[in-house]
Amino acid sequence: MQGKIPHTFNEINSQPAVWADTAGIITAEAARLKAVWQALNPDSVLFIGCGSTYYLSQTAAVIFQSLTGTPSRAVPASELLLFPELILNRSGRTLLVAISRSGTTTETLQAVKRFRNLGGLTVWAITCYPESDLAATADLSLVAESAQEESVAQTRSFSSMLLLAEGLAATIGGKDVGLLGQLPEAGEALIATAKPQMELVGNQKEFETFFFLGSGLLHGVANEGMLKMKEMSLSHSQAFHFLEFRHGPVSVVGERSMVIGLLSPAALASERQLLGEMAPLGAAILEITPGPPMDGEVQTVQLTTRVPAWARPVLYLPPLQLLAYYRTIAQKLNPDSPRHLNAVVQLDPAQFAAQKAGLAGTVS
Ligand code: F1P
Repeated sequence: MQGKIPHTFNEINSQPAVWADTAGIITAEAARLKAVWQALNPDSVLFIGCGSTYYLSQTAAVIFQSLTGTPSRAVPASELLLFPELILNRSGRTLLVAISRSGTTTETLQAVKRFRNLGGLTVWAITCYPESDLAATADLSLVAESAQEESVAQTRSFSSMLLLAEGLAATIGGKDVGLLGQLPEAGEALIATAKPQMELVGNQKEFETFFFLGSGLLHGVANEGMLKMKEMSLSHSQAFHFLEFRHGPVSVVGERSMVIGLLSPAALASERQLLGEMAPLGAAILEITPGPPMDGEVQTVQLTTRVPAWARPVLYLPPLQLLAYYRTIAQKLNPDSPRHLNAVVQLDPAQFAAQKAGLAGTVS
C-alpha cells in the first residue's frame, strides 16, 4: 500500500464532481420521466437491490413515497426472486425499480425475470453501466456512468445512484430537481471538513463495535454506513432505527463502542436524547447533523441545511465512507479489496429455476 493512493480514497474524494454530472442526467431526463410515469400510472413502486444497492433501495423507497404519495417499499432482490407471492400485490400495477451498480448481479437479474414472468408491469433500472444486462432488459434506465469504480466496495457509485433515485422521486413528485445542483458544492465543503475529523476517529483503535443509527429517510444510509465499516475495515458494526436502540441493543454498549447518529431534522430532539444516554454508558458519540451541535463530548459533522431534505441523504455518505476508510488504513488493510468479497456476486441461474419449481405453493 505504501505510496499508492487507494482507489477507494480517490473515489470518495471525486464524488462532488461525479454528482454534478449525475444531477445533469436528471435535469435532462425530467420531462421524459414525468411523461412515462403518467402514461404508466402505477399503483405502487417496489425497489430492489443486493447489499449496498438493497440499502440504497430502502432510502429510495422512503423518499419516493414521501415525495409522490405512491406506496413504495424496498426488498432484497433475492426476496422477490424466492418469495414473490409474499411481496407483490395482486393488482399487477407495480413498477419495479431495480438498482445495481454493475447491472449484472444474478439475484437482481433473476428477480427482474421472475417479476416479468409473473406479469409485472414495467421495470426501470438505476445502474452505472449502460451496456449491462440490467440496462438492456429494463424499459427505462438511469445511468450514472461517471460513477463507475475500480474498488469493490461501493462509494461514489452508491451516492450517485442515490442522487438519481432522489432526482427520480423529485421529478415525479413535482419538486425542483435543479436543487440537486447544490449537492456538489455542499459535498466539496463537507469532505474537506470531515476528512481530518474522520481520520482522527478512524485512528482510535480502542473501538471494537460501531453502531449506526438512522431513521426515516436515513435508515438505508445507516445500513450502508454499517456495511462500509464491516466490509472495508472488518470491524463489528450494526445499524438500527434510532429509538429501536433502547429496546435491547443498548445492552451491549460499553467503553469500546462508538455510536454514530445520523440525525433527521424532524426527529432531532428524540434522537439527540437517545445519543445523550449513550455517553454515561461509556460509548463515544459521533453525530452527523443538519442541526446545531449537541452539548457534551460529541464529535459533530455539520451538514448544510440549504440542500432540501429530500436531497440531503446523499450528504451523510462521505463522512461514513471516510470513517470506514481511515479505520481500514489504521488496521493496515487494503480498502480496495475487502476480504472474501467480489465486486459482483454471480451465481448459476439454474439453481433458481429448480427452486421455483419446488416452491409453486404459497404460505397456506
Ligand atoms: C451488489 C453487491 C455490493 C457489494 C459487493 C457485492 O452489487 O452486493 O453491494 O458491496 O460488491 O455486490 P450490484 O448489484 O450493486 O452491482
